[in-house]
Amino acid sequence: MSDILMIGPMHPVCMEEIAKLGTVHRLWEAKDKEAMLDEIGPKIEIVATDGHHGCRPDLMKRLPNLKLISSYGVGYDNIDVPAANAHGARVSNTPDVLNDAMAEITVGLMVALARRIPEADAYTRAGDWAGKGNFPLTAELTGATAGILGLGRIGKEIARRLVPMKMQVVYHGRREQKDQPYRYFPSLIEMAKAADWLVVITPGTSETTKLVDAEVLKALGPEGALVNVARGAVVDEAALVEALKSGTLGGAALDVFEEEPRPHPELLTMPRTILSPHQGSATRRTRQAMGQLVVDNIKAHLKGAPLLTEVKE
Ligand code: 8YV
Repeated sequence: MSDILMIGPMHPVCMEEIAKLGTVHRLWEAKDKEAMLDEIGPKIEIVATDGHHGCRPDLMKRLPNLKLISSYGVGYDNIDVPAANAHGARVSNTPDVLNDAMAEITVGLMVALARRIPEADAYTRAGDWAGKGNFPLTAELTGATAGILGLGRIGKEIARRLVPMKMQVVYHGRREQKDQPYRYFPSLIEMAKAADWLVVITPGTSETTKLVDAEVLKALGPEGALVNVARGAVVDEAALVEALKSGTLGGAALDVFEEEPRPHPELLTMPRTILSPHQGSATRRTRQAMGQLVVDNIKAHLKGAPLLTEVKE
Protein backbone atom coordinates (compact mmCIF):
# COMPACT_ATOMS: atom_id res chain seq x y z
CA MET A 1 0.00 0.00 0.00
CA SER A 2 1.27 3.46 -0.89
CA ASP A 3 1.34 6.20 1.71
CA ILE A 4 -0.71 9.22 0.74
CA LEU A 5 -0.52 12.57 2.48
CA MET A 6 -3.74 14.57 2.29
CA ILE A 7 -3.11 18.23 3.06
CA GLY A 8 -6.66 19.42 3.62
CA PRO A 9 -10.18 17.99 3.47
CA MET A 10 -11.51 17.18 0.00
CA HIS A 11 -14.81 16.20 -1.58
CA PRO A 12 -16.17 13.29 0.56
CA VAL A 13 -16.42 10.87 -2.37
CA CYS A 14 -12.87 11.72 -3.35
CA MET A 15 -11.63 11.09 0.22
CA GLU A 16 -13.41 7.73 0.29
CA GLU A 17 -11.94 6.69 -3.06
CA ILE A 18 -8.43 7.79 -2.14
CA ALA A 19 -8.67 5.80 1.09
CA LYS A 20 -9.09 2.64 -1.06
CA LEU A 21 -5.83 3.34 -2.87
CA GLY A 22 -3.41 3.57 0.00
CA THR A 23 -2.80 4.53 3.62
CA VAL A 24 -4.03 8.09 4.01
CA HIS A 25 -2.41 10.49 6.49
CA ARG A 26 -4.51 13.58 7.17
CA LEU A 27 -2.13 16.46 7.76
CA TRP A 28 -4.78 19.00 8.71
CA GLU A 29 -5.98 16.81 11.57
CA ALA A 30 -2.52 16.38 13.13
CA LYS A 31 -2.09 18.09 16.50
CA ASP A 32 1.63 18.42 15.81
CA LYS A 33 2.20 18.62 12.04
CA GLU A 34 5.98 18.72 12.37
CA ALA A 35 6.03 15.55 14.46
CA MET A 36 3.71 13.85 11.97
CA LEU A 37 5.95 14.82 9.06
CA ASP A 38 9.04 13.59 10.93
CA GLU A 39 7.37 10.25 11.42
CA ILE A 40 5.64 9.59 8.11
CA GLY A 41 7.36 12.04 5.71
CA PRO A 42 9.97 9.57 4.38
CA LYS A 43 7.35 7.01 3.32
CA ILE A 44 4.97 9.41 1.55
CA GLU A 45 4.71 8.66 -2.18
CA ILE A 46 1.66 10.73 -3.04
CA VAL A 47 0.31 14.09 -1.94
CA ALA A 48 -3.39 14.85 -2.45
CA THR A 49 -3.95 18.57 -2.16
CA ASP A 50 -5.95 21.46 -3.60
CA GLY A 51 -5.31 24.81 -5.22
CA HIS A 52 -5.46 26.61 -1.90
CA HIS A 53 -3.08 24.43 0.13
CA GLY A 54 -0.80 23.47 -2.77
CA CYS A 55 2.52 21.80 -1.94
CA ARG A 56 5.39 24.13 -1.26
CA PRO A 57 9.09 23.30 -1.63
CA ASP A 58 9.59 23.27 2.17
CA LEU A 59 6.96 20.52 2.45
CA MET A 60 8.45 18.64 -0.52
CA LYS A 61 11.80 18.59 1.31
CA ARG A 62 10.13 16.64 4.11
CA LEU A 63 8.93 14.03 1.61
CA PRO A 64 12.07 12.57 0.00
CA ASN A 65 10.18 9.73 -1.74
CA LEU A 66 7.39 11.88 -3.17
CA LYS A 67 6.41 10.83 -6.71
CA LEU A 68 3.03 12.48 -7.33
CA ILE A 69 1.21 15.64 -6.29
CA SER A 70 -2.44 15.24 -7.33
CA SER A 71 -4.21 18.56 -6.92
CA TYR A 72 -7.94 19.27 -6.71
CA GLY A 73 -8.16 22.46 -8.78
CA VAL A 74 -6.99 23.78 -12.12
CA GLY A 75 -4.79 26.56 -10.70
CA TYR A 76 -1.43 25.35 -9.42
CA ASP A 77 0.02 28.66 -8.29
CA ASN A 78 0.71 27.14 -4.86
CA ILE A 79 2.70 24.25 -6.32
CA ASP A 80 6.21 24.88 -7.57
CA VAL A 81 6.04 22.48 -10.55
CA PRO A 82 9.72 22.77 -11.61
CA ALA A 83 10.76 22.16 -7.98
CA ALA A 84 8.43 19.13 -7.81
CA ASN A 85 9.80 17.72 -11.07
CA ALA A 86 13.39 18.29 -9.92
CA HIS A 87 12.44 16.44 -6.73
CA GLY A 88 11.25 13.50 -8.87
CA ALA A 89 7.52 14.13 -8.51
CA ARG A 90 4.92 14.68 -11.22
CA VAL A 91 2.03 17.12 -10.70
CA SER A 92 -1.57 16.73 -11.87
CA ASN A 93 -4.46 19.20 -11.73
CA THR A 94 -8.15 19.20 -12.73
CA PRO A 95 -8.57 21.22 -15.94
CA ASP A 96 -11.65 21.29 -18.21
CA VAL A 97 -14.13 19.65 -15.82
CA LEU A 98 -14.71 23.02 -14.16
CA ASN A 99 -14.96 25.19 -17.29
CA ASP A 100 -18.77 25.28 -17.36
CA ALA A 101 -19.19 26.07 -13.67
CA MET A 102 -16.58 28.81 -13.92
CA ALA A 103 -18.18 30.35 -17.00
CA GLU A 104 -21.60 30.16 -15.39
CA ILE A 105 -20.58 32.02 -12.25
CA THR A 106 -18.82 34.67 -14.32
CA VAL A 107 -22.00 35.44 -16.25
CA GLY A 108 -23.97 35.35 -13.00
CA LEU A 109 -21.65 37.83 -11.30
CA MET A 110 -21.85 40.15 -14.30
CA VAL A 111 -25.64 40.14 -14.44
CA ALA A 112 -25.81 40.55 -10.64
CA LEU A 113 -23.52 43.58 -10.76
CA ALA A 114 -25.12 45.25 -13.78
CA ARG A 115 -28.69 44.72 -12.61
CA ARG A 116 -27.81 45.22 -8.93
CA ILE A 117 -29.60 42.00 -8.01
CA PRO A 118 -28.41 41.68 -4.38
CA GLU A 119 -29.34 45.32 -3.64
CA ALA A 120 -32.68 44.95 -5.41
CA ASP A 121 -33.37 41.84 -3.34
CA ALA A 122 -32.57 43.72 -0.10
CA TYR A 123 -34.72 46.64 -1.30
CA THR A 124 -37.72 44.38 -1.88
CA ARG A 125 -37.33 42.50 1.42
CA ALA A 126 -36.98 45.76 3.38
CA GLY A 127 -40.33 46.99 2.05
CA ASP A 128 -38.61 49.88 0.23
CA TRP A 129 -40.51 49.14 -2.97
CA ALA A 130 -43.74 50.18 -1.26
CA GLY A 131 -42.02 52.82 0.91
CA LYS A 132 -39.69 54.51 -1.58
CA GLY A 133 -41.06 53.48 -4.96
CA ASN A 134 -39.37 51.78 -7.87
CA PHE A 135 -35.77 50.63 -7.61
CA PRO A 136 -33.33 52.89 -9.55
CA LEU A 137 -32.68 52.06 -13.20
CA THR A 138 -29.72 49.75 -13.81
CA ALA A 139 -27.24 48.92 -16.56
CA GLU A 140 -27.38 45.93 -18.89
CA LEU A 141 -24.89 43.66 -20.58
CA THR A 142 -26.54 43.87 -24.00
CA GLY A 143 -24.40 45.83 -26.42
CA ALA A 144 -21.48 46.20 -24.01
CA THR A 145 -17.92 45.04 -24.69
CA ALA A 146 -16.28 42.41 -22.51
CA GLY A 147 -12.50 42.28 -22.54
CA ILE A 148 -11.32 38.87 -21.44
CA LEU A 149 -7.89 38.78 -19.84
CA GLY A 150 -6.78 35.20 -20.52
CA LEU A 151 -8.61 33.44 -23.35
CA GLY A 152 -7.74 29.94 -22.16
CA ARG A 153 -10.08 27.02 -21.67
CA ILE A 154 -12.30 28.84 -19.17
CA GLY A 155 -12.00 32.19 -20.95
CA LYS A 156 -13.33 30.60 -24.14
CA GLU A 157 -16.34 29.16 -22.31
CA ILE A 158 -17.06 32.61 -20.86
CA ALA A 159 -16.81 34.15 -24.35
CA ARG A 160 -19.16 31.50 -25.75
CA ARG A 161 -21.79 32.55 -23.21
CA LEU A 162 -21.34 36.31 -23.57
CA VAL A 163 -21.82 36.40 -27.35
CA PRO A 164 -25.41 35.09 -27.22
CA MET A 165 -26.02 37.69 -24.52
CA LYS A 166 -25.35 40.20 -27.30
CA MET A 167 -22.02 41.38 -25.97
CA GLN A 168 -18.90 42.13 -28.02
CA VAL A 169 -16.01 39.96 -26.90
CA VAL A 170 -12.36 41.01 -27.19
CA TYR A 171 -9.34 39.55 -25.44
CA HIS A 172 -5.81 40.07 -24.27
CA GLY A 173 -3.21 37.43 -23.53
CA ARG A 174 0.41 36.73 -24.20
CA ARG A 175 -0.31 35.86 -27.80
CA GLU A 176 -2.99 36.18 -30.45
CA GLN A 177 -5.03 33.04 -31.16
CA LYS A 178 -5.72 33.27 -34.87
CA ASP A 179 -8.39 30.55 -34.78
CA GLN A 180 -10.56 32.61 -32.42
CA PRO A 181 -13.28 34.91 -33.77
CA TYR A 182 -12.65 37.64 -31.20
CA ARG A 183 -10.52 40.73 -31.64
CA TYR A 184 -7.11 40.50 -30.00
CA PHE A 185 -5.56 43.42 -28.13
CA PRO A 186 -1.78 43.13 -27.71
CA SER A 187 -2.00 45.78 -24.98
CA LEU A 188 -4.03 45.28 -21.80
CA ILE A 189 -4.39 49.03 -21.27
CA GLU A 190 -5.75 49.51 -24.79
CA MET A 191 -8.21 46.67 -24.24
CA ALA A 192 -9.32 48.16 -20.91
CA LYS A 193 -9.94 51.49 -22.66
CA ALA A 194 -12.08 49.79 -25.30
CA ALA A 195 -14.00 47.53 -22.91
CA ASP A 196 -16.92 48.10 -20.54
CA TRP A 197 -16.07 44.94 -18.62
CA LEU A 198 -12.68 43.48 -17.83
CA VAL A 199 -13.03 39.77 -17.11
CA VAL A 200 -9.94 38.36 -15.42
CA ILE A 201 -9.41 34.63 -15.96
CA THR A 202 -5.66 34.31 -16.37
CA PRO A 203 -3.59 31.97 -14.17
CA GLY A 204 -1.86 33.36 -11.09
CA THR A 205 1.86 33.40 -11.90
CA SER A 206 4.79 35.68 -11.17
CA GLU A 207 4.10 37.38 -14.54
CA THR A 208 0.43 38.05 -13.79
CA THR A 209 0.85 39.31 -10.21
CA LYS A 210 -0.84 42.73 -9.97
CA LEU A 211 -1.18 42.80 -13.75
CA VAL A 212 -4.45 44.64 -13.26
CA ASP A 213 -3.08 47.75 -11.58
CA ALA A 214 -4.25 51.34 -11.01
CA GLU A 215 -3.49 52.27 -14.62
CA VAL A 216 -5.56 49.41 -16.07
CA LEU A 217 -8.46 50.20 -13.73
CA LYS A 218 -8.33 53.84 -14.73
CA ALA A 219 -8.39 52.83 -18.39
CA LEU A 220 -11.51 50.77 -17.71
CA GLY A 221 -13.10 53.96 -16.50
CA PRO A 222 -15.93 55.25 -14.30
CA GLU A 223 -18.56 53.32 -16.27
CA GLY A 224 -16.39 50.21 -16.46
CA ALA A 225 -16.50 47.11 -14.28
CA LEU A 226 -13.98 44.50 -13.23
CA VAL A 227 -14.77 40.81 -12.82
CA ASN A 228 -12.13 38.60 -11.22
CA VAL A 229 -12.68 34.84 -11.17
CA ALA A 230 -8.98 33.94 -11.50
CA ARG A 231 -6.72 34.69 -8.55
CA GLY A 232 -6.78 37.63 -6.17
CA ALA A 233 -3.08 38.25 -6.80
CA VAL A 234 -3.72 39.21 -10.45
CA VAL A 235 -5.44 42.41 -9.31
CA ASP A 236 -3.82 45.10 -7.16
CA GLU A 237 -6.54 45.05 -4.50
CA ALA A 238 -5.45 48.27 -2.78
CA ALA A 239 -5.56 50.04 -6.16
CA LEU A 240 -8.98 48.51 -6.79
CA VAL A 241 -10.31 49.82 -3.47
CA GLU A 242 -8.95 53.30 -4.31
CA ALA A 243 -10.45 53.22 -7.82
CA LEU A 244 -13.86 52.24 -6.47
CA LYS A 245 -13.68 54.87 -3.70
CA SER A 246 -12.69 57.66 -6.05
CA GLY A 247 -15.13 56.59 -8.75
CA THR A 248 -12.43 56.08 -11.39
CA LEU A 249 -13.89 52.57 -11.72
CA GLY A 250 -17.62 51.84 -11.91
CA GLY A 251 -17.84 48.52 -10.10
CA ALA A 252 -16.32 45.13 -9.36
CA ALA A 253 -17.54 41.55 -9.07
CA LEU A 254 -15.02 39.36 -7.30
CA ASP A 255 -14.86 35.65 -6.58
CA VAL A 256 -11.20 35.76 -5.51
CA PHE A 257 -9.18 38.00 -3.20
CA GLU A 258 -5.60 38.75 -2.28
CA GLU A 259 -6.12 37.34 1.22
CA GLU A 260 -8.58 34.46 1.38
CA PRO A 261 -10.84 33.97 3.26
CA ARG A 262 -10.54 37.60 4.39
CA PRO A 263 -11.18 40.13 1.61
CA HIS A 264 -9.89 43.68 2.00
CA PRO A 265 -12.12 45.11 4.80
CA GLU A 266 -13.05 48.19 2.78
CA LEU A 267 -14.50 46.02 0.02
CA LEU A 268 -16.99 44.56 2.49
CA THR A 269 -18.87 47.81 2.90
CA MET A 270 -18.52 49.18 -0.61
CA PRO A 271 -21.42 49.79 -2.95
CA ARG A 272 -21.12 48.72 -6.59
CA THR A 273 -19.37 45.49 -5.65
CA ILE A 274 -20.48 41.87 -5.67
CA LEU A 275 -18.40 39.62 -3.44
CA SER A 276 -18.37 35.85 -3.73
CA PRO A 277 -16.40 33.43 -1.49
CA HIS A 278 -14.14 31.75 -4.11
CA GLN A 279 -16.86 29.41 -5.23
CA GLY A 280 -16.46 29.52 -9.01
CA SER A 281 -16.11 25.76 -9.37
CA ALA A 282 -18.04 24.88 -6.22
CA THR A 283 -21.06 23.08 -7.60
CA ARG A 284 -21.90 19.51 -6.64
CA ARG A 285 -21.49 18.29 -10.23
CA THR A 286 -18.16 19.97 -10.85
CA ARG A 287 -16.59 19.21 -7.51
CA GLN A 288 -17.53 15.55 -7.96
CA ALA A 289 -15.82 15.55 -11.38
CA MET A 290 -12.75 17.32 -9.98
CA GLY A 291 -12.52 14.77 -7.15
CA GLN A 292 -12.80 11.91 -9.64
CA LEU A 293 -9.93 13.34 -11.66
CA VAL A 294 -7.75 13.57 -8.54
CA VAL A 295 -8.51 9.89 -7.88
CA ASP A 296 -7.98 8.84 -11.51
CA ASN A 297 -4.60 10.55 -11.64
CA ILE A 298 -3.54 8.68 -8.50
CA LYS A 299 -4.75 5.39 -10.04
CA ALA A 300 -2.81 6.11 -13.24
CA HIS A 301 0.33 6.80 -11.24
CA LEU A 302 -0.08 3.57 -9.24
CA LYS A 303 -0.45 1.60 -12.50
CA GLY A 304 2.66 3.23 -13.92
CA ALA A 305 0.52 4.79 -16.68
CA PRO A 306 0.75 8.38 -17.98
CA LEU A 307 -1.21 10.80 -15.80
CA LEU A 308 -4.57 11.91 -17.24
CA THR A 309 -3.88 15.59 -16.68
CA GLU A 310 -0.23 16.16 -15.88
CA VAL A 311 0.92 19.75 -15.42
CA LYS A 312 3.89 20.28 -17.70
CA GLU A 313 5.86 23.49 -17.50
C1 8YV B 1 -10.65 25.54 -5.89
C2 8YV B 1 -9.70 26.79 -7.90
O1 8YV B 1 -11.30 26.46 -5.11
O2 8YV B 1 -9.49 25.16 -9.56
C3 8YV B 1 -8.99 26.13 -9.02
O3 8YV B 1 -7.91 26.60 -9.39
O4 8YV B 1 -9.42 27.88 -7.56
C4 8YV B 1 -10.81 26.10 -7.25
O5 8YV B 1 -11.46 25.22 -8.06
C5 8YV B 1 -9.28 25.31 -5.32
O6 8YV B 1 -8.63 24.25 -5.92
C6 8YV B 1 -9.36 25.04 -3.82
O7 8YV B 1 -10.09 23.88 -3.57
